[in-house]
Amino acid sequence: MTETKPDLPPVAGNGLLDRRLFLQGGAGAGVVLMTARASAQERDPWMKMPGAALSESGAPSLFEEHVKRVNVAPRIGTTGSGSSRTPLEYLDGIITPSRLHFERHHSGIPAIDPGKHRLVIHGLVDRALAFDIESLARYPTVSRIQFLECSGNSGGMVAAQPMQGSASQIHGLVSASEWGGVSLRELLDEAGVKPEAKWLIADGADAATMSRSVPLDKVLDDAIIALYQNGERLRPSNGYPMRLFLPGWEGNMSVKWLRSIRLTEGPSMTKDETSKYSDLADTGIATLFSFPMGVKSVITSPSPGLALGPPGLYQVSGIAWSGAGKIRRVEVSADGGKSWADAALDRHVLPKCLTRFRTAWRWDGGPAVLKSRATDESGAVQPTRDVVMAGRASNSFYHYNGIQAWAVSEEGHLNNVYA
Ligand SMILES: Nc1nc2c(c(=O)[nH]1)N[C@H]1C(S)=C(S)[C@@H](COP(=O)(O)O)O[C@H]1N2
Ligand SMILES: [Mo]
Repeated sequence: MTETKPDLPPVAGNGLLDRRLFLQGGAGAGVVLMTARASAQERDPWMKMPGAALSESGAPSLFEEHVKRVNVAPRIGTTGSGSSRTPLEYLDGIITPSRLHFERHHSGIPAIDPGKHRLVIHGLVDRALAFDIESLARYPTVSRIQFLECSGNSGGMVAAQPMQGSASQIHGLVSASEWGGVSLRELLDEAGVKPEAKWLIADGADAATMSRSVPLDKVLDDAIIALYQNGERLRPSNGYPMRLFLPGWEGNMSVKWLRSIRLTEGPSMTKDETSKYSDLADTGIATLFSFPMGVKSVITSPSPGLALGPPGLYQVSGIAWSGAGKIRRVEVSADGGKSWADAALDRHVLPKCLTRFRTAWRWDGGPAVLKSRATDESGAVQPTRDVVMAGRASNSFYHYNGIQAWAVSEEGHLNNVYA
């Protein structure tokens, strides 16, 4: 990278520069033209004949084929069970393209014919109701631009030795979309919720019959039955034709292929909320129901697999999010956390959504440890790994939100380290 702003003073150790470099725009990385005029540029082959034909559906450039979900190889059990991850390190901005949204299925993707699918609302209601996709589509669509994160995301970070892999392999069970759908509150009003109903249980139409209990307060606050993802109907992998979407809460509760909502007095203690998604302490006692996802961030560029070039000026960029609301602040360190500097937050800081941060770093070619630390609007600060691990059982891996450290070697390679 070229060095055009040598007068910008470092604001923290090991070369972190003022974030205003990016607020004002321009990193000065353009190649200085040797020829006097740009018009002297030669015409490339693709300018000498007409390009490709129109098509009914777009696809990424052939030169972007490496940008794909990772970990798609089937695990033990049925081929559709497991998870694939969003390639975080190749994306920018805050929206995950639908084709790259992470997937987590407990028994594969059901092939649902929307004409035959019904959502039933029953239990402690005045009148049970059934909805098909047509009847739901008649309600006004509400939009939620929000993240979805599996509570097993980053679970590899509890291992005694740091696992080596890309940002997506370690943290790629998080994505963000514009989810469009119907306010569940509105449907419940129609059904008439009985006063003794305080929870509901949501069931999916997959072979695993994913079932989760949800407190009614959350549902009345901001739950939707999502029909749309980034403007188009949901992808089959993300719940087609309809899913529950619970902003900011652990992904498991956003039941896909939703077929039943039953109002209940209390939680139903299903297999999916007792055998899994609970946090085991080293006392042997498990905490059930850790619903909102904690404040978290990760630097996606540079990160393992995206090596640095020669020493010089770099953009450090990543994502931050919190189930409690908006991200208020992200700090970045290049010296392993000895000193920190504020990163710039991109314009779109939305509640319970990914927030993009970036800052400028002048790498001197020596070893460095990059870290990011997010703070949300509730004042919660992303904890260190030590704090997250304190009191955990050794096999307890859900809800990990510790600060990620990437070590930079003198060759410009990055590695996951506990530092
Ligand atoms: N019916 C059903 N709903 C489900 C699941 C499932 O296997 N079946 N997986 C859950 C889990 S663990 C997560 S993290 C999210 C993942 O949503 P996504 O595949 O759209 O990313 O869906 C949840 N909803
Ligand atoms: Mo999950």
